[in-house]
Amino acid sequence: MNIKKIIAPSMPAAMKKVKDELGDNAVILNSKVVYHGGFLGMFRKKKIEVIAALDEIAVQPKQKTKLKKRKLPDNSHTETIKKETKHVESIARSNRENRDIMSEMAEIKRELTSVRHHHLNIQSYPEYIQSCLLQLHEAELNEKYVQELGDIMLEKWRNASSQPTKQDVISWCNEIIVDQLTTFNFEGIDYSKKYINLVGPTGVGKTTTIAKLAAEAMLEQNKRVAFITLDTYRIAAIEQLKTYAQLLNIPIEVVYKQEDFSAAMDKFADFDLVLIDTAGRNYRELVFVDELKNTFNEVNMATFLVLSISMREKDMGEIVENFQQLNIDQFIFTKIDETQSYGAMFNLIKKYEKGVAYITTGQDVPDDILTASPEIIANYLLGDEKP
Ligand SMILES: Nc1nc2c(ncn2[C@@H]2O[C@H](COP(=O)(O)OP(=O)(O)O)[C@@H](O)[C@H]2O)c(=O)[nH]1
Ligand SMILES: [Mg+2]
Repeated sequence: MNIKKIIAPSMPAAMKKVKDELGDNAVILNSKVVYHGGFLGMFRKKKIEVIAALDEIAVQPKQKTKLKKRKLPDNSHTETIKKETKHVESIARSNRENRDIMSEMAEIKRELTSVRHHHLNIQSYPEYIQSCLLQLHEAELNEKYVQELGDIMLEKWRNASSQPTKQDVISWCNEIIVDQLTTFNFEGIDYSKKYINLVGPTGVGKTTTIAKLAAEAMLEQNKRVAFITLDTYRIAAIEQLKTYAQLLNIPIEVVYKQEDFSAAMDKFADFDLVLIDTAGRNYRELVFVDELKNTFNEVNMATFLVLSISMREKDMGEIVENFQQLNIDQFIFTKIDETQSYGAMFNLIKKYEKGVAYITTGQDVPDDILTASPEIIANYLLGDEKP
């Protein structure tokens, strides 16, 4: 730091001197009035003493600051542009990443679809046939059947007199499915058999379905209907059927042993329809039911195996195997409202060569039930139009 003491006769003169000696950037550190000269305290002259300094180091930063200041607008503009650019770049990058993720997801989806359908040998089929077959496969129709339907459709395609439309292909598919199912029994209760026995695992909807069937027979067909329950395992199960019996004003007999059954038969001698509810939880009960079937005029009893379509097909298959010994006449498929895997119905019908009596579509008694038909199953399989 360059410090100078300047003595001048007046303040303006002192300032001028400071400026001359130290330049424009000098700073005044101190100023005071001093007296110079004279003799024995007399004749002294009043002067101004100024301590001024020039801090070169300080000047440098000052200049720098100035420079900086001058540059600041440019700089901040640049900074802003840089920031904006970074922001835009990051948006672009995240957009790009999003696009990349989206296209990766699409790719994964394609791969999953092709993995899911990889067993299907349908790549050479016309597109409309392929999309119809993929839909059936999505509904979990067995690959063997998908392929079979595809081959029949291809044959039709080749023999078509004009270019088939997508709708043509869907109609063919519908017809072929119906055609393949009509060989099985899709009759519901026709009153040729008085005793209708519902079997199946707990919770599939046997009791609820019995209530629906009873309401239909009574209210729509004016039949005399009675209930027998063999589901004596839980009080609640008996109560459940008793509640429906009360609601519909239907008599009910609880059967614990074969004699009880004979008694119930006598009691319901004049009735048109006797619906039998079972627990289906133990083998002995099933054997008992089977014995009943043999003992009491087989022609007069039909046994329906109730299966919830919301179950895994493998599990349904095991249940069918377990109940096979009962001479199942037909299936009842329940809880179709809880699944999209309609293909299981077709698979089970074909595999076990049994038709379907009813399909239930919800918990509401008596409304949520349909008499099954090949057309209804084909409609479920082919999507859009649910019966
Ligand atoms: N979503 C749906 N639920 C059903 C259907 N049928 C029965 N359920 C329900 O399944 C449960 C078990 O029914 P239940 O008749 O007691 O079965 P069970 O043990 O075989 O006699 C009940 O909550 C019913 O309301 C159906 O078609 N769809
Ligand atoms: Mg029950």
